[in-house]
Amino acid sequence: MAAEPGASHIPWMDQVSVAGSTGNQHHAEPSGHAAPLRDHVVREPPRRILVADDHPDNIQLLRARLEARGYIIESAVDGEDALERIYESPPDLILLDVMMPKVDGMEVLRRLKADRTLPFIPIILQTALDSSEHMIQGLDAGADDYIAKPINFRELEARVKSLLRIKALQMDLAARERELSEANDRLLAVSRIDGLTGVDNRRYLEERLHEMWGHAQRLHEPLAVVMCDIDHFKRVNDRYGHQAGDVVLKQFSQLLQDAAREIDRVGRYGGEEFMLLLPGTVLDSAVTFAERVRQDVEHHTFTFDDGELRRTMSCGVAAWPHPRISNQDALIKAADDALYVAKETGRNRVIRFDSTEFNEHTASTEEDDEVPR
Ligand code: GH3
Ligand code: MG
Ligand code: MG
Repeated sequence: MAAEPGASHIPWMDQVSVAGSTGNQHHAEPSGHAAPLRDHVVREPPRRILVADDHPDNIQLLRARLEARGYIIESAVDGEDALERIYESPPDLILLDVMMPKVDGMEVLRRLKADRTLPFIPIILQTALDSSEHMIQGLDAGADDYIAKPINFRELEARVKSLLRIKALQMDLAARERELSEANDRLLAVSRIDGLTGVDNRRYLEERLHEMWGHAQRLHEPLAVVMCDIDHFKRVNDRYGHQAGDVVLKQFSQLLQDAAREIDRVGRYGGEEFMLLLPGTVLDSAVTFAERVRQDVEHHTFTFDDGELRRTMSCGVAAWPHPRISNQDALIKAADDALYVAKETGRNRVIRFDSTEFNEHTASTEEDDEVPR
């Protein structure tokens, strides 16, 4: 392996620099550990423990012992006081006395463990030595551990340490879960978007159509599809280059998005072909809409690095309900057929599925197809 610039020739120096701030991670893991060495050097902030006990002497004693071990001790003299403090600033662990005035320890325990808005706070119940009933009830109510009074401090210390370790693991796990779920969300968004234009990709568009189709059927609401295709787009690439073509595609999809309503979906169906889904829209309105967008495109000047150009588009429009459209594939095909007719009959046009022109043109091409060769 080639030495990195500035790397030391003294073997242990590499590790020292890793543990410091140079971030040279390639030499960092001596035995395949995932975490860089410097993680071990970072000091944890002192842990905050809330001691809830109605006997000031008990608090005093616990404070002295635990502070000597580096913990920060906060105290509450009854259950109500404890709850207030916990909600103000959740501690890392709670040492909870069962017998307290106002709200007793058992009730505090129940409320805290039932509250899902709180982070995980380990709770150690302090019970009287002769009260195994309290201990059982406490564990049932969700206490993480218990300690009998009079307290054996070495035992308490061991239990505190172990629960804080569990809490740290738990927090770590929760953070990883959050990261994973955020990464998942990002991945999901990327999987739905067309990389070049930022509109829906074909797969997602078809999923949306599936959903809209079902909705339209259930509520008997109309649903329109507009298929748009840039006219002679290949010439843009041929004359100005592929990058200029990309810029035109981006600006074109922006024009479509600007024209669409919030509830509509705009997506790239393929190359320079885009599809719009217009829920709650009848055929007439969809044609009017498509005609407006056609004009927007016709009057738009596409600009790119080395110049500017004008382009037109052709559209095919179809909508449900219609006797010839019985499923979502038929709806797409109807819009696609209409787009084909728009191309065939001169481009820069909007053709409505099932219009006289559409039917005549379709019939004449069908006749052509039937001519024996
Ligand atoms: P028509 O009016 O019949 O639609 O003609 P056209 O030239 O627009 O259609 P044709 O299907 O012949 O050509 C489409 C072109 O679109 C060819 C293809 O290279 C180009 N294209 C497809 N995807 C992209 C893309 O992502 N970027 C660029 N720059 N060009 C693309
Ligand atoms: Mg085209
Ligand atoms: Mg095309």
